[in-house]
Amino acid sequence: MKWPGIIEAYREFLPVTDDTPIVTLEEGGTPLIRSPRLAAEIGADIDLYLKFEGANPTGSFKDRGMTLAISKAKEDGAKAVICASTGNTSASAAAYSAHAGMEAYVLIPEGKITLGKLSQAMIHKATILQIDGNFDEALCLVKEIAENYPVTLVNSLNPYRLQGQKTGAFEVCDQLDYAPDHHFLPVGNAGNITAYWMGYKDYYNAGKIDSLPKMIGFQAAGAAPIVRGKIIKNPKTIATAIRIGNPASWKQAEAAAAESQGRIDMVTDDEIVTAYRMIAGLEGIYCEPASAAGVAGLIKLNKTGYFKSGDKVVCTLTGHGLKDADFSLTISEKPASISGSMDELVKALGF
Ligand code: AN7
Repeated sequence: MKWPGIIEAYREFLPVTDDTPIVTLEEGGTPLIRSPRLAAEIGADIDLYLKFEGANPTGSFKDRGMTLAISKAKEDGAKAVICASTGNTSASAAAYSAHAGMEAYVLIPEGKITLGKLSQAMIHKATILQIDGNFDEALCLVKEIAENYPVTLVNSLNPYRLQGQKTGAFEVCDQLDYAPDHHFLPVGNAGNITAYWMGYKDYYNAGKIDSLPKMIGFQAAGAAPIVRGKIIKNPKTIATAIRIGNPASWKQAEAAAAESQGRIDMVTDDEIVTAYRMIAGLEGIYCEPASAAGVAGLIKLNKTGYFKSGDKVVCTLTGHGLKDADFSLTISEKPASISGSMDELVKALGF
């Protein structure tokens, strides 16, 4: 059967009616990849799976929320949407708006989003404004615009975004046939960890699963307001997607961690890069740096003896590595150049 996108796949759990015009790029249905080589390398006796959200149409998990947010905006008669973004939300908003025939306005922190993401918003014809400020400042501005002008906010403050994103949890349970023991995620604006927890609880209440995972979120150490318990005015990390100092879903994310007996913790940029390399080199999965924060956290917790033998563990890899190919090039060994003769080739291959 043709995959219909997350709204048709999970309609009974979502706030749509027969009158809702469904705007979909057939997002969702992403791979849940068993990753035994990574688990073995870090010495963890666990059953590890990576949920690769880079396989969504615009290359990140944002598409799950955007299909619903744009469909509902269209149902309400909106002609335009607006968001602030560290990159992926703007790429997704631009693509779904184009598909719906709506305008998209996006505010981004100048020089702090990757070229891959910027190029997506540009080619989908969003109106892009780069501000001399960070994501948190951009979010304040767009919130006020949406309150005063005829344009719908599609940041995760829009409740339909998290409703759509919770389908990531449904898919994990459907793919495994049970709920994992632990679910790891990177945390930026803190929407996705909130959404996954909603999804797991919905499935539990519907009798589809008989246990709930611990929700474990990881922030970058230079952008870790929840862990440090205070707003970070000037967040810093190479993981630009999660360079956020005042998360919109701060309280909800804390509640998800507390209710599930999980936690929110942080990892350094070095730990993120180590995890990023391992995911690509050991499992063949190319994610963007921010996406590796959850796995970096798993590695950190494993060293403390956190897991029980045989624990079922899922990490969401939130975005595709091609979004930030520049970063991977800067940390990879340059390819060797050879003349093209067979002799030189055989020698270079080490045969
Ligand atoms: C790859 O695009 O906030 O904790 O404006 O792009 O739900 O915010 C992106 C966030 C993790 C954090 N991984 O998720 C935006 C934006 C990637 C991301 C996060 C983001 P939340």
